[in-house]
Amino acid sequence: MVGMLSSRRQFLKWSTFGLGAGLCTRLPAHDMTSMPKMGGGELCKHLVADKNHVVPRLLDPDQLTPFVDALPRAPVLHAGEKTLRIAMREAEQRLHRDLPPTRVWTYGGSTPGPIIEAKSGNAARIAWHNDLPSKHFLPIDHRIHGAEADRPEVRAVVHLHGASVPTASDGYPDDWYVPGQSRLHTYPNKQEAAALWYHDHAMGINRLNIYAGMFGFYLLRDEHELSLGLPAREQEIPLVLSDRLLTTDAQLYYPVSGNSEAPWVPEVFGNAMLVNGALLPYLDVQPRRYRFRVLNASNARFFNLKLRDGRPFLQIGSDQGLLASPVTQPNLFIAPGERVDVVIDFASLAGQQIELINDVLPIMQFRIGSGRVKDTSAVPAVLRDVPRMPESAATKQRMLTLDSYQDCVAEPMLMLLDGKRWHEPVTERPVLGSTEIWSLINLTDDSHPIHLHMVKFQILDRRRFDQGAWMDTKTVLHTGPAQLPAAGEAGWKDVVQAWPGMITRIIVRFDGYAGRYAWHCHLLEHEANEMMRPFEVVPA
Ligand SMILES: [Cu+2]
Repeated sequence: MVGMLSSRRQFLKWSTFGLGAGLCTRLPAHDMTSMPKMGGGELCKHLVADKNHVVPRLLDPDQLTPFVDALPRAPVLHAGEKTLRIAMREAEQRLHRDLPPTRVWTYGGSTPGPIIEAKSGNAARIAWHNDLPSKHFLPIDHRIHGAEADRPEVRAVVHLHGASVPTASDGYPDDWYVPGQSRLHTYPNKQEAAALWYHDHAMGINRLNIYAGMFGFYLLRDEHELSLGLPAREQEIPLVLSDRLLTTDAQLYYPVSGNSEAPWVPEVFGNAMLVNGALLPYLDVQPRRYRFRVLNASNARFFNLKLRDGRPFLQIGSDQGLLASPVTQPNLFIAPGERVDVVIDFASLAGQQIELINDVLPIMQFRIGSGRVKDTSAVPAVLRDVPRMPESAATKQRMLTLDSYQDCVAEPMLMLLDGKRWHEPVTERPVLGSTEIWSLINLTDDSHPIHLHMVKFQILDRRRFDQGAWMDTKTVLHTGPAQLPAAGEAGWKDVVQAWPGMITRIIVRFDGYAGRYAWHCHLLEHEANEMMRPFEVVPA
């Protein structure tokens, strides 16, 4: 059962991409005149599969017995006075009882990597050591910027997503290093409690490194959050979601175009949904409240989580920490890169089992113990103060397009932010401490989760607009009312879902540090080719 889980695209592009098409004439994606020049070739060059290209036999997870493995919990490392040393290395990990071990790339020997616990106000130092093999085991596309054939095959750099950090520790995509080398990153942690996460960000190949397993949680705590009495310790469970394609012998398959010279594909969807690196695990819980820290670490899949019996979640937080107050949510629609913090109360379900599902398919099972348990946890009606940022605070507005360029059979082949590639001069130069409104003008058919490094922001609104009017005269003609963010995304964010056909506006205060950072689509195949741009915070 594959391909029905994304509400963005209802089919798997990878299965047919590039097969059987020949050379043909150009067709516009959305705006021929604004198409960028391709280095040394014309834009429309549809990929044709190599004659001997073979897709390996893939595992059907439906054939596996579900809920036979306990949900894994990554080891916890406390960041504090001592420098943590974490090695990136290859490992083997069993994803399901009845499967052989899978080759993965990890931080510290497991995927997800260790949960790093840090405290607001206490700086953390982590030495990230690249101990990976010298050859990559997933298909590098040497036509992708930054992954040219003269670059080392295996490169890595760690980005701490959602962290306010000086640029030297941010994990800028060009700051990669090779096996045998280390980097010491300092994380000031001068920000409120939030579920941050770390992952690879090496230019041109991070979609492969992350697919191989290189990601993990970084839970930042603060006194205020600890004072609320939310479910904690054994009742606080990280759930890291990622989808993968597995071969029949349980090895990772990263889909390719079929053309070995240009294997990039526009998106990747797996049919094996992993939770904390396990396929269809179960979790024994007591009949009481639990707090789940959910992260979508997939390359491209949006998750639409529900409980099988229709019972709602109580959402208490999003990317950058707690909401103002809890929100009852029948489902959780989570883009790659986003985090959702929820409480489920199992008190009335003693002795029962309940599945967590994605649309209709199972992800994992909760097994609720029988008997009664005293639950002293609480979910206060007021979680924290989240003052809305007034538009009047902004001193600059930027209109930034999200662009997709298609080849002659309407397959995406290039995505850009504001029509520009990564290496072009920096055009977004906000002043440190200033507030700006960024209007993300989505000219594509996709929803793009847009992430800004180093800062947090609020979503102002989303609004339909006339794409033709924009393309003709660069004027905004609204064709619908402004839609305010839903309650679950009205807190502090660092990823925003920019929906197709709409202008999505965010308001950002560029607090933190001067220096160069990245903003990009968190669909990792888009980011690689080349939906990522630098921005530079300049001193006031
Ligand atoms: Cu995108």
